[in-house]
Amino acid sequence: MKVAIVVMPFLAIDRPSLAAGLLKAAVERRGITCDCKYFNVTFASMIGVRTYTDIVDTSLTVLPGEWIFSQLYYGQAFSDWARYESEVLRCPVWGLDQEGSSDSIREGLSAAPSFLRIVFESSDWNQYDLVAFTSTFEQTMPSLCLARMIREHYPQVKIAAGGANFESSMGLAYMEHFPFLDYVCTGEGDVCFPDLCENLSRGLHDVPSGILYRAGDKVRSTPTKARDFVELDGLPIPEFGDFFRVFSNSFPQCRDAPVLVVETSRGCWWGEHYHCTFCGLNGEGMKFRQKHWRRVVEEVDELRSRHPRSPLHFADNILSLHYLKNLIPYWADKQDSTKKFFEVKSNLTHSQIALLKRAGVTSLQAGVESLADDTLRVMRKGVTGAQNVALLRWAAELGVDIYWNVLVGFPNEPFTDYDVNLSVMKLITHLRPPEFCGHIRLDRFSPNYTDWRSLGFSAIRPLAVYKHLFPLEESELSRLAIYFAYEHPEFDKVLERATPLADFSKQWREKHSTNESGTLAILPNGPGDFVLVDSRFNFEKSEMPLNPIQIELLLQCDAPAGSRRAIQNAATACEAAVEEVDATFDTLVSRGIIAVIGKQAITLPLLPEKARLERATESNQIQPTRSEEGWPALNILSQ
Ligand code: B12
Ligand code: SF4
Repeated sequence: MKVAIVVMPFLAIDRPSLAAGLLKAAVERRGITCDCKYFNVTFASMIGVRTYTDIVDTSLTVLPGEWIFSQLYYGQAFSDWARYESEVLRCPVWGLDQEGSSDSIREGLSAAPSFLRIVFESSDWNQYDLVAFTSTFEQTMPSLCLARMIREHYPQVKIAAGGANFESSMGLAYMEHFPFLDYVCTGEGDVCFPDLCENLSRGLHDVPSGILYRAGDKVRSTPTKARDFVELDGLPIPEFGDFFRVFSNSFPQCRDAPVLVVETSRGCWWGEHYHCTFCGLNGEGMKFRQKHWRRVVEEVDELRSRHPRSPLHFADNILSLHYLKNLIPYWADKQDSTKKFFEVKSNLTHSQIALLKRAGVTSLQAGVESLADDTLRVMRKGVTGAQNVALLRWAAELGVDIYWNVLVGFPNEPFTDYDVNLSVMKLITHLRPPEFCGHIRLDRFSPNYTDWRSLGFSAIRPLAVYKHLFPLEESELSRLAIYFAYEHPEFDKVLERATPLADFSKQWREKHSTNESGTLAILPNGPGDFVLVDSRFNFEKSEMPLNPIQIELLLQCDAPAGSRRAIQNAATACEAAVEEVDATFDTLVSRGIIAVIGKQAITLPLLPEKARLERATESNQIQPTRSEEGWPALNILSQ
């Protein structure tokens, strides 16, 4: 028995596929030989990394990678460049906002036929009993093209597919429309896939539950009692050797080592209780499960011994809070310097970010999504705008890169929040800008998709691009699609009001990319003395020595605080009249040094640790502002 797992374009080439690595290791545990074929790397080396990455980075609302290979699969009967360009790429709502990627898409299109021929001819497919395709993002049409070729030439080779693009009911639709697919896995493949391989190797016809198969012209599945989630500590350590080999052969001159993908958990502990309305990240697997932290340590050590130069990218949707008590302190104590990336909920505290930094975490993707409280409530994010600003500033102070987005377009979001977002964004241009700022996509599995009517959408339909991928009716496209267009009563207004936000964040990104966005920081200026330096690109440059009341107020609002309490505390600490502190507070707000968002005030300049330390030693009789103002740190589940 010999198995091939195929990774087609357009998976990014800076990292191996976690799915392929896990499934290969699981199959090999059963004594079955398994090769992983990273044809995404082959295509990138054919068309050049820049062109390839351009296509990968193009918005998924136009699915250029799928379209290129759909052109090869179906020909130009129902779509061609002119129609795709005018109906999809130039669509004012879901199309491209920059011209650049069009050229790359056309280059990809012209190279795709020879690519397919090369990858088909480069392997002896006859040696495999089963060829399995994994598909996330835009790998489905490329996979279907190659799978069809293999079936035509080697009809005895079984073909399987799985991955996020086949999850749940989508898998059944693909089985029905693509008859050469013998098996489709509609969820986690960690157990059912090696079981299937083992059964095939023994000549057994049983197909484990979780995998669709054919019986005559019917698609069948083996019934299961309830959905079983795999035990994560029982998973093998993923096998990435095939990827690292092909990567170094294809790009010997590349100085940066590829990223190692590590999974410590699945599901989301927040979403189990308050599913953020736009989020389809977890598919049908919201239940939060995590590996024991010692298992994570062992896995990381083993992977690092195999691939020593690689930074670590954790694939989790959300960092487990338990790891802040065991795994992260363990790495921090060891001063583990391998660069690490995590996705986090945005209500981390300053000390938690400092701990992450000491543990080698150099970048975070945070679930910020908005800087305005009411919209955050509509999304069920469980954080406030001020908390989000605090997180962005603390990350900047500690030198942690933080990636975040601003999303708008939720029915029932107050339009005044567009002004709140814009005004706060204009105050924090010394921080990292959002990667994306615009209207939401509507993704399968999100509450916006499953509960679209009750959440205020008046219609949803598959994005227009799907009509350019498959010659099918809309009802069938709805079964295959992941991304949907939507209507709601005020969508026109959304598009109009979102434009200034998108324009400003673009300007901010441009300034940031050329290091011209400026700073807003408090710098020590002798013992007990501090000066405020403001060079934000959209403010007049200034330097201002700070008096003790100003410093105290900035420290009081280091974490989100109620304005009243902060003023009261600062007056007590400085033995000053409340009226005087009140006036100082107003001046700091009017100069864009403290922001008041909803009911919370938050300091904006980067604070030196020295200021916090000096204050900590000076005063311990001040009321803490955080807990009393409902600052949810680790207790968010109780909200
Ligand atoms: C890590 C991650 C990222 C990383 C790395 C992505 C990468 N290049 O690898 C970053 C942060 C860069 C990222 C970015 C984005 N991501 Co992302 N991301 C993930 C995440 C959280 C984990 C992926 C992962 O490694 N999972 C673990 C592996 C083991 O799971 P798996 O691939 O599903 O494989 C299992 C099964 O599917 C099955 N299986 C898989 N293949 C096969 C094959 C066979 C034959 C069989 C039998 C079984 C099988 O078995 C595997 C083991 O159980 C997923 C969500 C999720 N929880 O999976 C989203 C997800 C992949 N991302 C998604 C999206 C949309 C994005 C973004 C557009 C941002 C966004 N959220 O809008 C960008 C686009 C990036 C791009 N174009 O490259 C979507 C993709 C949807 C889709 N169907 O393709 C996902 C699925 C989330 C979702 N449901 O919306 N992402
Ligand atoms: S957006 Fe993040 S926190 Fe919200 S449900 Fe999804 S994974 Fe969980």
